[in-house]
Amino acid sequence: MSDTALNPRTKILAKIQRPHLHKVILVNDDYTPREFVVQILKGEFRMNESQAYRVMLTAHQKGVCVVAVFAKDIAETKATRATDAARSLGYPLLFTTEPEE
Ligand code: NFA
Repeated sequence: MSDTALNPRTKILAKIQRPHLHKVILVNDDYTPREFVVQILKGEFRMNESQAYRVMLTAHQKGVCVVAVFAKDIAETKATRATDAARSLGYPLLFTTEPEE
C-alpha cells in the first residue's frame, strides 16, 4: 500500500518537494513592436537574443507561446512585471500564467 496514503509526515514531505508549476504565456497583439517584445523577454526571462526572437515569432504566428515554467508565485510575479513594463510604455503586451498539467 502507498506510504503517502497512510503516513501524514510522508504526505507533507511529498507536497514540499513538488511545487505547483505554472507556465508563463506570451500573448500576441497587433501593436507591440517585435523588438520591444524581444527586449522584455531578454530582461525579465533571462533569454538570449535568438531564444527571445524565436519565442516572440512563435507568439506572433500562432497567437501564444509558452515562455517558461516556474513555481506558481514566481510565474505570476514575472508575468505581472513583464506586462506592467509594457503597460508603462503604452503597449498592450500581455503575459498570462496557467497551471502545468
Ligand atoms: N504582433 C506584433 C507585431 O507585429 C509583435 C508581437 C509578437 C506582439 C508577440 C506580441 C507578442 N508588431
